[in-house]
Amino acid sequence: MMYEKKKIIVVSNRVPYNVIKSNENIKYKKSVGGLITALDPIMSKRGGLWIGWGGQAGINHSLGIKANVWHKSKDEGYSLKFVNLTKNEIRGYYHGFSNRTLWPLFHGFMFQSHFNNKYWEYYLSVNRKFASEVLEEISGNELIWIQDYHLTLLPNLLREKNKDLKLLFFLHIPFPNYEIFRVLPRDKQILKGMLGCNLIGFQTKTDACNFLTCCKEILNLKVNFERCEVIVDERSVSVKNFPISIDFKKFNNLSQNKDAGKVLKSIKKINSDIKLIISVERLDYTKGIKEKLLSIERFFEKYPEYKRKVIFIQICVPSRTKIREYIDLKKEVDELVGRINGRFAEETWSPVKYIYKVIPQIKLISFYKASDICLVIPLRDGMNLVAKEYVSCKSEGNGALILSEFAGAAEEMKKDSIMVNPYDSEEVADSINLALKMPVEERKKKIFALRKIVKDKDIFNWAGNFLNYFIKTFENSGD
Ligand code: GDG
Repeated sequence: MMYEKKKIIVVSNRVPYNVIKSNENIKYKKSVGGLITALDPIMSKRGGLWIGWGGQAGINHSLGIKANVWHKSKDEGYSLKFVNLTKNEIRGYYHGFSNRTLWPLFHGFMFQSHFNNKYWEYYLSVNRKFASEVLEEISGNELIWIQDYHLTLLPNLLREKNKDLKLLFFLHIPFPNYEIFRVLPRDKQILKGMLGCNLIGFQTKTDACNFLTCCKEILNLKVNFERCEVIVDERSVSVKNFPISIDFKKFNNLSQNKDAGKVLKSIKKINSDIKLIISVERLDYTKGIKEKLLSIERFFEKYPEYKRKVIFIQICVPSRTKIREYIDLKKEVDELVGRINGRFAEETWSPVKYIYKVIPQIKLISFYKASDICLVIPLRDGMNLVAKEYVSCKSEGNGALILSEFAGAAEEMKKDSIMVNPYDSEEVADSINLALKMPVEERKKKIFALRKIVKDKDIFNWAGNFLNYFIKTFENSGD
């Protein structure tokens, strides 16, 4: 493939490793999240440089990483460059504008979006800081692939310095419609920032279309919806959906490893007929964890015959734990789990098993493999990779996916999933009952169809499509 030849520089808020200092030693610990699950296999395979923050304030000073560029071992394919952020920058740019302004607004939680000019100033200055870190690494022929909502200003900041750069952007979260987006003070700056790119990728057609509409209505730019392009300063910017995916083969293979059977064996020891429902996500209000617990409560209320026969397992990864909304959510989820277990539990059975920590990937796969149903019902989600991981771990076809109509994944996976509105606890409770009663042959047919979608459109296919589309449009534009 053509893209194989180009050097890639990925730029994202965080590099995929947390840097931890213990007893003067520096340790690198892989972090968890959708962006990393998707991009790490690509970068590991084809090499390049990944630039981002290391997850702690003052990293290159306090941890003594002077060179700033750390090369991983030879068999792992890419290098990391750390961007140093101060505590105030983290507060304003990361906790503030990125996660208290843009994150809620882009997910449609308009009234939860806090605009504060101090947040904006930090967001701008940190995007400038990233720009100078990137410019130091450029020799001329690289593809610079910027990721996500933390860095929307970066493309244009780079373009202003060098008009010949090849800049790509991918937004991992939804892009809101015009009526929601225009509520944001600095909406114009965000659009202009992103338009510094040659190609902007979104998860779904709707996201791409929302962006094009905003360019037309807010910036008054010439937009061609059919050709998926915007004209800015006589430059053409391509805008297209590229639904992100996972390394299907890796999940499929790991699920056949003997360690992946352990969860099932230990649970079946206690009760051989037990049915398991699994949910996995960062503890985030967009994931609809509270609403889901209410649906689980409704399920046991409406279908008491499943008491002692079904366990709901909720795995939550701690996320953004310093932000008020996330601290409050944690408390509410803890209380709800307590209430439901208190209400329905019996001596040898509790309806909800709640795990609030990062578990090793092989254990996660073991949970996927053991579960009869995967409940992926966010209130809003860019894509949702858990849905794709679950079906990839189901080589025997013994599972069912209940999916929210508001997850980006619905665009590709709705036909063979059980689709629900996550706000409707009655519908979710009935869908669980339906999935549990579904005849084996029908379950298999659906899971195999879903596996085919993820297998045919895996993460390598995604990267190839994205980069080749860029090269094609770039060459056609005569630049
Ligand atoms: C953003 C967008 C979009 C979770 N718990 C554990 C664990 N995980 C892994 C899962 C999965 C990833 O975290 C979560 O990915 P999602 O896609 O579900 O969600 P976000 O983190 O919100 O990602 C999202 C994504 O970017 C990619 O574009 O799909 O819409 O919000 O890979 O497996 N991994 C391990 N232990 C855990 O306990 N090892």
